[in-house]
Amino acid sequence: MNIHYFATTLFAALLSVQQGFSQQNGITPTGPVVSVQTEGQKINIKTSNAYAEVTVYTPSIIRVRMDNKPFDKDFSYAVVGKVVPSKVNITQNDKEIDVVTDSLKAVIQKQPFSIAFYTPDGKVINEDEHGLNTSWVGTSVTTYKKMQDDEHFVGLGEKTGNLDRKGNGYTHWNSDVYGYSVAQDPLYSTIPFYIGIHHGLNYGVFLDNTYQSDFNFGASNNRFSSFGARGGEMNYYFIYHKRAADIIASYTYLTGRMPMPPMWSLGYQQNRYSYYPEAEVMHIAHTLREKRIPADGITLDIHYMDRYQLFTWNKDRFPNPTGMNTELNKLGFKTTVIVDPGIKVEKGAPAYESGLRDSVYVTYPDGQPYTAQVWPGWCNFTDFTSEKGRTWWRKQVDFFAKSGVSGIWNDMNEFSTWGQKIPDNVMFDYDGKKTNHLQAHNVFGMQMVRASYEGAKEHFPERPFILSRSGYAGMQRYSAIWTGDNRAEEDHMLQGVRLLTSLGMSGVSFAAMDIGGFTGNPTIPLFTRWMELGAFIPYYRNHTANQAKSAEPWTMGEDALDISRNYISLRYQLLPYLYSAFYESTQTGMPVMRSLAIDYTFDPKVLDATYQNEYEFGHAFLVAPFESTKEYGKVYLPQGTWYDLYNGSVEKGGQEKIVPLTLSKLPVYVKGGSIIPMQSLIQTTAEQPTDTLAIHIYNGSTTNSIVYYEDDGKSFNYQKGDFYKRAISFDPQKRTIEFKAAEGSYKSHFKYIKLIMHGFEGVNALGSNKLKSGTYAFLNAASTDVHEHFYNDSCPVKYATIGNVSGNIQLKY
Ligand code: NBV
Repeated sequence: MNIHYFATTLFAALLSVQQGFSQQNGITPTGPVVSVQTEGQKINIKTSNAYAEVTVYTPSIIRVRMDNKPFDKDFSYAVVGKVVPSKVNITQNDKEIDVVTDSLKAVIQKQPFSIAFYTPDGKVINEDEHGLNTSWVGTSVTTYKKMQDDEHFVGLGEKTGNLDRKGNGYTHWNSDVYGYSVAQDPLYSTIPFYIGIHHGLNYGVFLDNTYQSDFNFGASNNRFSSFGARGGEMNYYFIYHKRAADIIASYTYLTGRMPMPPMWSLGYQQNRYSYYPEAEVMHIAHTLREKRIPADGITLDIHYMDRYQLFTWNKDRFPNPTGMNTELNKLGFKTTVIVDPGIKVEKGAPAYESGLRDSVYVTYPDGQPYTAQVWPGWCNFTDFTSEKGRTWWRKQVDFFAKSGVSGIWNDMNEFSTWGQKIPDNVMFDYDGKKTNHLQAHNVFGMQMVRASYEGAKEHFPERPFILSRSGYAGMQRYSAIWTGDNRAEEDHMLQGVRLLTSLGMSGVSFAAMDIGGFTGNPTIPLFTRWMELGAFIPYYRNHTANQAKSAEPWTMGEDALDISRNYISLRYQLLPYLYSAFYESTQTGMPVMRSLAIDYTFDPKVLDATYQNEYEFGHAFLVAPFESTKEYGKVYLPQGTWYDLYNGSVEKGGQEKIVPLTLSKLPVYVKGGSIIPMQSLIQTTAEQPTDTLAIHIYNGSTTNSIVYYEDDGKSFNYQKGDFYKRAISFDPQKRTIEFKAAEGSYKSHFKYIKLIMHGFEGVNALGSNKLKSGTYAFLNAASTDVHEHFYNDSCPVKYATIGNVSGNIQLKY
């Protein structure tokens, strides 16, 4: 120990004794630093009342861990990203410890312990609120951050309220909230990650703690924002980048990204609580085909089971499930079935008995299984936080594989029991760290879908689709999510949009809400508007409750049917674009459904409640949802050039506009510079589109580049390089459209690429120095094409057809 270190330590220790930094009114602050020890990128700190660990995780991520007792073994269900060896400079003096990376600087004050984060040029990004910092009240721990001038907050997963969370407080405790209100909190899942915005800066905070957690963004106070949990450690990751998209990329570096979804799961999904018997299911499937409503999925809710017992079929209703699923497959449908965590306690029932034999159920401390009531009656519950429980569940999933099922929908996994009060003393394995319900509750649902996903991966012949109601940070590695039992009301549709964009900002790209509303009956206009919106939602799921009227697209009259069909058809034509957007999610965590706060973070209009429901669908479309009752809507178009999707008219960005609304058209704009790959209309993804990929290019003033991605849509071969991908860019300054050489071993389905140029008046020819003559055609006359519904005759559409050239192509216009 050097003299300096010794002196600092002694001074701090004396100070703590003098100032009595122990409890005050039951509140224990961290107190001053008494010792500091550096271990590579990690600093171990002891304060008078606590232990702290500050780790440079990557140059842009700093992890702060604190406890008022020596740390338990480090463990996380959420974090899979490892510490990245980075250039770090750590120095200290009597007052502070400075940690400098290439991207940010953290300053840890010693008296008392507090931490602040700065940009490399010294601007405060985020700092502990002096006098409050971090403290414990009983087992609860909270960190208080100074509320910066004009600071705003977005994210936090599935949370109701405004896009801008300022002025509100939220709790994470996964709950079954049937027919929840638009202001209700908490809902079904826990994603304790948010983005703070002020002074042209933005940062992310991820609190990784599975106990009930609480966030305050200036609710009932004008001093701080805070985050904390009712037990466990203070354990947060501070992330700083200049762009919100990079913050999301770092957050999903930590918590993982989604795998490629099966292509069929991006098609339209017809659900209801419940379709049965088999004849009814087949009737729905045939009707979708007869009415030319493209669709890929039919979902079976709880009535397919024998008295709601898991891993059974009700043989009266479904005498031959494998046969039925084969028939459905032939018609181009995949079947998804619901599962709940509760296993009926019934002597002789095979699943129940085998779970008992393998001791997979959660128990009370005296070893008796915890028994509570749900659908089947008295149930036991698999401990998904134990490897043993998950292994058992994975085996059971084979039951579905054998029945020809393609998707598993995990419901009630908060987990929910009638009465909803699971005793605190129910015990969980927590992967060997044995704990009680309070710590395990919020992560249970995520571990259930982990087991479902892994089981399906093991047993299903193709890439599975997994859907969950509950979840925790990192759930995107296993499952999609939907926002549970919403209501058939206008404000629910709009609230739903915000739930989904917030989930997107919190790492979960594959998300859905019940189109049409779960409880109650939508008016025809509301249903119609919701169906339009569904075309621009990552998972397109129409679902309704058992007491509600039928809500298939044909039950709402001819107009609703036509409009629904138009939008579902557009969705199918957009699949190449959508699939590429999902690919982006798998690579960077960028959501498919993007709040404008991601791309236009510092534009104050974006956080304004008037415009908070607008979002981008992939990089190209701006969707402006409005209640179906409105005749006019106020739209804000951020900086740039925007095109009306329907008539191609050009709008200047940076303006607020009043637009007339008609029920047949959801306001959608295309960003200038966009590159949108589309295919011919198909009725199911089991059908092949034509061999021409239509790429729409919208003129704009800034360069843009996308990665077009294709694979077989169903296997995991893409993970071994069997994909086709190529960067496509548009440069208005150089007047070029460029296709980089294709990568991967997969052969594109498309033989021809057709360019459709929007807003390029006066351009009549495309030239190329890389193509042999005859492999492409020059632009020809204006015409309409694949989606007549969406482009009227006056839209200047121009073509160039490029053969399937896999090398670099540069086209000049
Ligand atoms: O399984 C029935 C429903 C399901 O349709 C719904 O989507 C879930 O959110 N489930 C809840 C059980 C309870 C419904 C009252």
